[in-house]
Amino acid sequence: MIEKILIANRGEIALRVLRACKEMGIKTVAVHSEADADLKHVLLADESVCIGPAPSTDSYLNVPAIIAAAEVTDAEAIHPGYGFLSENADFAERVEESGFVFIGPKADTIRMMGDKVSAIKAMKASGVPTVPGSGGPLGDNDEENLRIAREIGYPVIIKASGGGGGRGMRVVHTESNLLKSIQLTKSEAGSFFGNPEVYMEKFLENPRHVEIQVLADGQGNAIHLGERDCSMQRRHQKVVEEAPAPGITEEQRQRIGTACAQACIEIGYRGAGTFEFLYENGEFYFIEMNTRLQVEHPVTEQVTGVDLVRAQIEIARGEPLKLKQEDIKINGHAIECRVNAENPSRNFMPSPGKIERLHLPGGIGVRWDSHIYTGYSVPPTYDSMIGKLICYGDNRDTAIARMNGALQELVIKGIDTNIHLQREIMNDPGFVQGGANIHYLEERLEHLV
Ligand code: MV4
Repeated sequence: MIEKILIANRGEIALRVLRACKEMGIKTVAVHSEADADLKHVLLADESVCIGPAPSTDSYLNVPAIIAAAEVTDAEAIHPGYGFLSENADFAERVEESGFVFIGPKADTIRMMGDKVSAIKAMKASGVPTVPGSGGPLGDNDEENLRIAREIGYPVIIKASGGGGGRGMRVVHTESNLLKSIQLTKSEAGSFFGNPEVYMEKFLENPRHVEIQVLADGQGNAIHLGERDCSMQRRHQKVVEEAPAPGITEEQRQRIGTACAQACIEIGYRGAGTFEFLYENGEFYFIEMNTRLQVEHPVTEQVTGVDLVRAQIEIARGEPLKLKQEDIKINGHAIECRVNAENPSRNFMPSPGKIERLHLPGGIGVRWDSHIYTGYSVPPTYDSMIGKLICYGDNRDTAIARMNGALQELVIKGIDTNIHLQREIMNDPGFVQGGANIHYLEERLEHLV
């Protein structure tokens, strides 16, 4: 049994986890930095512990302080949220060694997925389609590396095995640049990630980012909950996400989703997870797996009716999955707009400060996941995302129409936000049509702001 959960995170996701705990009758412990004593979830939690000064390295990444907080409050489990320690295998290991339940996969699974070469190898072996590539780390043999690239065909991309999320990559368009690009990426990878290993893939020029949500109980049961399209991004930061992905057929969904669920069973996956794919010309290509709950999980919740945080906690309690694949039906359409404290007209400069006035949207199909309130001061120390507006409808057009209305109702005064940009996106012909690729927003931004 789990009767008390420590929430090792902040902001909207800490509040999201707290809400699930309350609904399930589970007590909560909030841990927070000195800058975060007045976070909404801290005020609502049964207990709270200050774990250190504002900088994340001293607080939300401070493993001994978090474990000590779990010990003094007698929490039984730790929910890591996203970011911070959520995909840190050593943290998951320390949590379990200290006798607490880590709400997430086993440490070894996190470690395997953190190493992109081993993740791709495991997925390929389980029948998940991958990008044509080296299939393993590149060695020091120049002739061999030239041969691999020639076989794949240019352009190719060199990626750090310890990278991910857009860090440690280099595109190579011609053979004359290959060897020095490999050397450069290796040496950067060595200093950034402490692991010089790199691998090579075919560079897909105009893909979409489509990801599959899974749940697995680590007891031989796994299901998929369909896909999300996260192609609307700037500098590897997602801006708008939606479910389902425009144009994906039910047959495609079941085919790729079944492959992901099967892979979960084969590797003994436990918890919620996301398979990231590039999608181009009707084909899926696996690139990475995220072993955590994601920011954009609400769009999947809206179209499936499944509470993903509740499911994570049930799995952590050791319960077998109660949902079967045939229970999962994709109904309607959901869109999420990330609301950031930033100024899109000033190169997206962060805009911390006090929220002087707040009017929240409402009505049918409108969900607001956020910790902000009137009088709350957005600290300069952390990520600039201050809320997520999620709109649902029977179909995509209705979801967009509701998002448009909700964005017009949403008023946040005292700081700059990207609300106006989100309204422009909701009225952009390329977005409205659906199926834009990962470069679309950055290209449009050159004209929009
Ligand atoms: C790629 C790619 C094209 N071809 N791999 C960037 C983030 C990391 N998760 C993987 N990334 C990419 N890998 C191949 N073989 C293009 C990207 C990419 C990207 C991917 C998803 C979402 C946004 C992106 C923006 C730029 C590049």
